[in-house]
Amino acid sequence: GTTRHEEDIDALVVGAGFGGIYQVYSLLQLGLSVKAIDFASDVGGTWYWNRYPGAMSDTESYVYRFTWDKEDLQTSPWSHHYMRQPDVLAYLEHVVERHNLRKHMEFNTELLSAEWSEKEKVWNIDVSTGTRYKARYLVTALGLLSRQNYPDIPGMESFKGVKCHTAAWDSSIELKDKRVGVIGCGSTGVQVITEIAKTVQHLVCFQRHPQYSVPSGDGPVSPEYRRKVNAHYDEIVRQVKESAYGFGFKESERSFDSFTPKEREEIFETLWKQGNGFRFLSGGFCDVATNKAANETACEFIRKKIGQIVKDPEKARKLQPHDYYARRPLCDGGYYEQFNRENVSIVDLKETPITCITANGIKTSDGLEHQLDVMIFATGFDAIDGNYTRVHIRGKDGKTLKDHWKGGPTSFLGTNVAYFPNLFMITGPQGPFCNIPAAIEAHVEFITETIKKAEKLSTKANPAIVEPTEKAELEWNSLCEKAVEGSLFKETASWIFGSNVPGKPYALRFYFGGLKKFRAELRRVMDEGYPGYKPFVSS
Ligand code: NA7
Repeated sequence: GTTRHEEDIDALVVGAGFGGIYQVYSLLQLGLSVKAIDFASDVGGTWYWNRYPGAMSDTESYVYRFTWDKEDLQTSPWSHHYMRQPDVLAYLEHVVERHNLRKHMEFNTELLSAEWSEKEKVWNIDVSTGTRYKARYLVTALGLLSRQNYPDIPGMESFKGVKCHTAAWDSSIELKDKRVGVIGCGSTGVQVITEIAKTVQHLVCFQRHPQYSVPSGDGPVSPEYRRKVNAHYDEIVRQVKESAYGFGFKESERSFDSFTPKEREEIFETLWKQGNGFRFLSGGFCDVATNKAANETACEFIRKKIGQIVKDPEKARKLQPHDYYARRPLCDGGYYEQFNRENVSIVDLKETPITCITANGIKTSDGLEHQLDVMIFATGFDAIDGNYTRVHIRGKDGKTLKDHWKGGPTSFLGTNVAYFPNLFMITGPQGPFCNIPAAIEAHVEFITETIKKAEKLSTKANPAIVEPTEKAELEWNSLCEKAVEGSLFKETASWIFGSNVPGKPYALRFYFGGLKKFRAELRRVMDEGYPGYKPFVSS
């Protein structure tokens, strides 16, 4: 440090995706001096990095956007029920231009460390360009999924072909007529496989756990459809905020047991035809994620569909999952259909695990060497806290976030952390499990109102400090535990609980009480004068 150029600002926002963009906009409205930094060379966050073929949103377009700019909501174009990565990126760039936010953003700028100074009551934030920001408020908009997860397979470095993680996709990679291997079949793997199957010479899908996926129901949007959405946007936005998942459809309040077997079958069939993973999970019955019989019926239904779609019984068998339908629900634009192509094969890694990567491809335990030109890692992320613990963030008493989260990440309201004054996380650990832009809006609006209140109470000599109590953090953790009680999600290994990364503590990384209740909690805290926080100013 001593050579660093220092810059005083009110607030530093880390990240320029959905969260960072709205946060910069909102803090500027308060009249604060704000800067956002991003490691990427432009805006977009998740949508900047994930440029792999087939990358798209699986929330429907009309609710995969900001709702605070009403005019833009009416006029911003979307041509299909789901937006592809270039469309989402173009939308975010458009919002940044429209509101003149770019001049408050620094790209190619990595956060190196952030340390709270108890003496100065500021965050000292060092970034890769050599600047030290001194900011009273530090807002992290790091997203949920940014730190890539690579499997630890012997021989990784010996592969002579091209290898790439989907979240670091290099657009110059040629796939046409190539022999391609895809490792992983989560949301990402399913999208990549569906997209590239038709163009590659040969595609080998390396699958450890098959997943349940339903049709997305994608297709072009007619002008009438768009007009109807526009005419009802206020209601739509209200409904999203009052739903559990925020996906723009009404979740069922009826239990599985209240229907006859014939009715259940018809409901699943209707949901299958309508499309969307979250709708399939929650649009027909309120208890597919909690009632084992309901869950098994959903599983059986999807297995039957896979069996009907996939002609080769051996491939179908490998693609049919047998665990709970309780990971993040997936949907696709014809995933299972791709396995009817002769050039697409599937390797079940539970039957024949990967033994090593060689110069020419991937070797499995049956002695086969799968010859590949390109190896695609659709192996997911060190999700949520993984984005935070890779940087040095130090709060009070020398505590780092890494120390604080040793046993698993905790927070108050998914936003604040005890010992980390004036640190605000957008979609931090134990925030709501729902449509992400909707979760982001809830968080940003809470953070903005809280900072506004802190600003009112601040004087130069005695600046306001926003810090939750340890007790509040523990109570929020208990509330999160209560909200997930009885859920089969808890019993199913996935990134949602950290079980996808070896050595990562199994922990509750989401609030499963739904967006509506989450928003109500935030509202209550604001209305009741911030119970769970220390007084903003010391007397
Ligand atoms: P996911 O959902 O974490 O999926 C990662 C996939 O990679 C999954 O199929 C994993 O199998 C597989 N994987 C991970 N490590 C290995 C190793 N070592 N060997 C073989 N296979 C492996 O990540 P996505 O990027 O697809 O999706 C993340 C989120 O992005 C998604 O939920 C949406 O919210 C958007 P496993 O199931 O662990 O056996």
